[in-house]
Amino acid sequence: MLNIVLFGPPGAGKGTQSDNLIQKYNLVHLSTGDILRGELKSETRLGLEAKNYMSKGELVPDEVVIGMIDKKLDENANATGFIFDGFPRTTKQAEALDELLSKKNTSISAMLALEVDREELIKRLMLRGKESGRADDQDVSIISNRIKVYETETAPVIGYYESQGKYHAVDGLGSIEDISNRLYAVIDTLLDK
Ligand code: B4P
Repeated sequence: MLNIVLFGPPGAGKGTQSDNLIQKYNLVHLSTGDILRGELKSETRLGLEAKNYMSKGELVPDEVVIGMIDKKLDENANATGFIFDGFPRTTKQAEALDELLSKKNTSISAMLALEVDREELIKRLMLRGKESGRADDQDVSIISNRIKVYETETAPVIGYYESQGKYHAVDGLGSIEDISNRLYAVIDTLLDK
């Protein structure tokens, strides 16, 4: 199985690049952000709970997102691989993901981390806020908090995968196509091994 963690700060292009990767490698896309927004739209209990965190740019509690991923893995038992987009976002989530996958006799193949500077992140997110109406993309102070939360709570996840020899940094600046090609190059090298 090919199981990729697509990593990066908010606005790095995780969702955008996932769309290309799932097609090229026939993978199932699991985006915790998309799942949470779906719950919010349907006004489920989980969605209403998550709203309190997402609207401030804070992380939703680990137990909630780990449970969501557990359920999605079960629902996709025949998948040939997964892209984990926006998950794990804490070391606790990374440990939980390893446990869930090992129960299914599989593991993470690689973490691909998109690197984009802060100025570009804010520019991209504000633009998306205008175009999509997404509430957490419309306010600079919420965006800044998401970047701060990324730096303090999420960036340490890099060390978790680095110690397993699975971390690959990828330049996230440039055209969407160029960035996809950089990601394909890393994955194809892994597949050739
Ligand atoms: P996410 O949905 O994961 O949101 P995100 O970090 O903003 O990334 P996204 O994938 O949507 O954006 P992308 O970089 O593709 O999370 C939202 C919230 O949900 C979090 O703040 C948190 O509250 C909660 N949450 C989610 N997962 C969680 C977890 N595991 N634990 C706890 N809480 C969790 O793209 C951004 C924009 O850039 C797009 O408009 C795109 O068109 C543009 N773009 C992409 N590539 C570009 C390029 N090369 N050039 C120019 N623009 C580009």
